[in-house]
Amino acid sequence: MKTKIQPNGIIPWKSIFLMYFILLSINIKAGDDYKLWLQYSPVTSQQMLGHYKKYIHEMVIGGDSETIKIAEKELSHALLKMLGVKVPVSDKATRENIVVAGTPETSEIIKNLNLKAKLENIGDEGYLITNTTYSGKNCLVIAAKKDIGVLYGVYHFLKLIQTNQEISNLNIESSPKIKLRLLNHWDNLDRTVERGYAGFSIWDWHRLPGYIDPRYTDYARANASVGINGTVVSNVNANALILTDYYLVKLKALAGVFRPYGIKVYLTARFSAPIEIGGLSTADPLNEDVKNWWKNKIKEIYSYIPDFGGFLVKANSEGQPGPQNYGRSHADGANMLAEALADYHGVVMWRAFVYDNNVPVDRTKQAYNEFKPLDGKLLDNVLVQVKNGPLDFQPREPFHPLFGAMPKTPLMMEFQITQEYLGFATHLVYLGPLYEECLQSDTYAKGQGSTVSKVIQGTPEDHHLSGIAGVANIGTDLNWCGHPFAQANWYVFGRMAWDPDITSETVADDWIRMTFSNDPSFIQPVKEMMLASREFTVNYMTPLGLHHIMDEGHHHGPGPWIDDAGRADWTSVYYHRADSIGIGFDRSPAGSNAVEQYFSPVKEIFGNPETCPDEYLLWFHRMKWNDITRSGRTLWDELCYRYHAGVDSVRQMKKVWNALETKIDTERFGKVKMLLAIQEEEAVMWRDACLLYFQTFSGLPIPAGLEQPKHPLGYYRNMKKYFVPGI
Ligand code: BDP
Repeated sequence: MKTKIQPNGIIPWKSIFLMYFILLSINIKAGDDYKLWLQYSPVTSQQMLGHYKKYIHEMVIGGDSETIKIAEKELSHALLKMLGVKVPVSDKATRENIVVAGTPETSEIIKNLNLKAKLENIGDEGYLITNTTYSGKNCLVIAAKKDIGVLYGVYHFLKLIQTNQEISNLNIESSPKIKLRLLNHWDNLDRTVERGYAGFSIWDWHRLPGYIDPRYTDYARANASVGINGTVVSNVNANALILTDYYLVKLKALAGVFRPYGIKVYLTARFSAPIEIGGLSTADPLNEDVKNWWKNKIKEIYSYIPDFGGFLVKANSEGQPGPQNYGRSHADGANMLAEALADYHGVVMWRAFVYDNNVPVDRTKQAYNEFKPLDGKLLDNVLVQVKNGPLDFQPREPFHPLFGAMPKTPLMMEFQITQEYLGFATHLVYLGPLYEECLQSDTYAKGQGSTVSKVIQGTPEDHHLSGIAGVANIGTDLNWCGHPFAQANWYVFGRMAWDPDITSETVADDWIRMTFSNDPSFIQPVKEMMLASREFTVNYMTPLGLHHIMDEGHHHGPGPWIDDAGRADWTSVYYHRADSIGIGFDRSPAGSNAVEQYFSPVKEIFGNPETCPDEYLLWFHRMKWNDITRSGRTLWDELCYRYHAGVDSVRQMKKVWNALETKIDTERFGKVKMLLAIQEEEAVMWRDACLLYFQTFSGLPIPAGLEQPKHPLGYYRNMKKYFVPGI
């Protein structure tokens, strides 16, 4: 926009005002990245600004609970920032166009508006946003049954303004489709974060409970804005000390900060805690002393935190103790804890990510084999928490066959938000498409349309519990998540936890607008880049269904050559099985027959290389180097082509991003630019290391016309990496 001085010499103040607004929104100050998607940037479209000002003259907010006070503060603060005016708050409607928020109990207006029937349809956390009239005045109503619904409704309403939508004809009804929407923090008590790439743990245990870091409030606020209602604050590789009174007083302080935001706290329970902190000689779940110890411990926890959510348990997996140490089953262990928690309405989230002490024929079959027989044997307040895929958060996995296979048990989804296997906090990878791909997969458990999303909602069986967890990517970094775009992964997890059927595209659109800009010339290219970014990463890391070929331990970079890692199923060679004939893990009926764990027709589709989607080809099949793939290329050429396409796409992302320099603030622009340069280097490293290594088996050349590796294989194999974060 040009600001012309008019011929009569008068400065066009309107334009100057507009320029000021645009500059305000573009020149985000250092540290504003901290505000995540709650930037509340000034509305730059004059038309929309006029529209909002027309409909928002006054706010009438019912109630005085902590939650309602937060809602009111959020509205006042956000509207001032976005509209540039202080909207008065009053007890009664005194002006023409009012925003009313509350419940029928707290708001006279809402009570009189007769929304009862409509409110009946929404759950305790849901809300309505609708335009109506009251005593001849235009009213924009945000109504809910409970205060927390009002707060969620307020965030939704503000999102409408943040994303520049009209607010004059609203008829929104929203309630979460999943009950427990949790972050799982893999945070240790010494503040290191397992698989954390954004600094240290935000829980300052040492200075709690006396010092309440303002970050706790900001964390709760960000979570509430997307509807996350619980947090497991401790690592699944648990330390029993978190269960001692030394830590419980600290946890109580955190719970106090989170409560008004609708967030409950949960803990991980180390199965051997009765021995480690209880002085018992056993942790056998059928032993009376052990049972009593947990009963008393749980009573103690509730004396500190009356609305404590419950326990998340990793047992008999990767060295963690569990009921199997005593010859008992996972059900024995889970039920023992569940019984003690039931009196307080607490839940047990028992993880299905299990490892046998003996290396199985096919590790991906193990969770199903161990848990399916337990269906129907678990108490009412037990959920089984299942990772999205049967192995371990790889860039691409088919959906976990347990989804749909345990109809009598509420199955909880576990996604990873932190990018352990997808480039840490260095690579720009939007995880929305990964989550969506899994949630929309059809299990066929009850015929066509039995999507994973439906299974975890518990709809087919009408389970009273349902849940979804995301392994957090949050740390002490100024911008919380390390990469500016990693914030989108926290955001999309929350949005999909609320509505697992929302598309990753809708969420990306909202996120870009709320975080960066409403300028279509910025939104379009950035959205395209985000939506494709996960596929780019699959291509340069693990194309065609390859999996678990990362470097050992820290998991940074490629390591397809890893053949000695303590146990066979921690190596790469166990998974890719490359030799002079071909590559891939045969999970068809002729191989490990892992496909049998899926329902028909999925098992047949996956089980036959002719019908198996390319995405899962080498996951389910062993192919010969010269086999012809769907593209018409040989398998070897296709592998080369995909690895190269992955790198080329990152180069393309760099170009797209560089062209957007003038559209956003210099700080975030510069940060993403530098990170994309590292991503390119690491993508090249993945491509060349993997192709050179696999070439030692195929003996075939990288097709002419494709960029040839600059270094020999030894260069990659001998690369030194010190102090990689996250371990
Ligand atoms: C693996 C991580 C490991 C976790 C484990 C789990 O590498 O750090 O402890 O998952 O989910 O992916 O328990």
